[in-house]
Amino acid sequence: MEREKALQLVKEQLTEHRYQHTIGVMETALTLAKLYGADEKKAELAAIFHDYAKFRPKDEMKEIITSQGYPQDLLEYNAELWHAPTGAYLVEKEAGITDREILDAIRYHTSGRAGMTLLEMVIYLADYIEPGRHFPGVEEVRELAKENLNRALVKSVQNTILFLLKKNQKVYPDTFYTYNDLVNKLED
Ligand code: DGI
Ligand code: FE
Ligand code: FE
Repeated sequence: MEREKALQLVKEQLTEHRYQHTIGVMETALTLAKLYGADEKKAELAAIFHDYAKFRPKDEMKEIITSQGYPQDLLEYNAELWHAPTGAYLVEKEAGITDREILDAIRYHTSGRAGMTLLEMVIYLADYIEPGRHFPGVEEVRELAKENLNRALVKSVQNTILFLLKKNQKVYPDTFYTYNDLVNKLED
């Protein structure tokens, strides 16, 4: 699918603010894909569609998770996690994207998972560091992202876990598995 067509489909689903975030993720994902040798076309499409389900009603997301074979434990954690797997489902159903790697990059963009693909890492990190993000520590991750994909990801997952702990929020197990797996792969 062409970029313009994908952007048009996603624009209808998002607020203007979230659409601008999406453009930032797309540009950052393309930069990272070039730098680390990921498929640029897939990175572009995964980035454009990554937050496709962000504004779907909770009941609809719940129904998709229940009926489409996604892990049921998601429903016991923050609803912020739900738009990632339901996004993968809806992007296939409504936008006709069938590429498994693109769909998995959307599916795992919030929690990550153990054994992330290069494309999944690019999308996760681009979502974290796109120019519209302003949270504490993001600048450090932006610098790391220019040098070492793995170290940048470790830092971003650490920051996310700390952020959740400080807010007394539960951490979804895949987020810990992502962290442990990336630490295992760190080179000194
Ligand atoms: O959709 P975005 O805002 O662009 O970013 P995202 O898909 O990474 O979602 C971020 C939100 O998800 C943020 O509010 C923190 C939350 N989140 C991320 N990982 C976890 C989580 N919430 C819980 N409860 N557990 C997690 O592991
Ligand atoms: Fe998201
Ligand atoms: Fe996002």
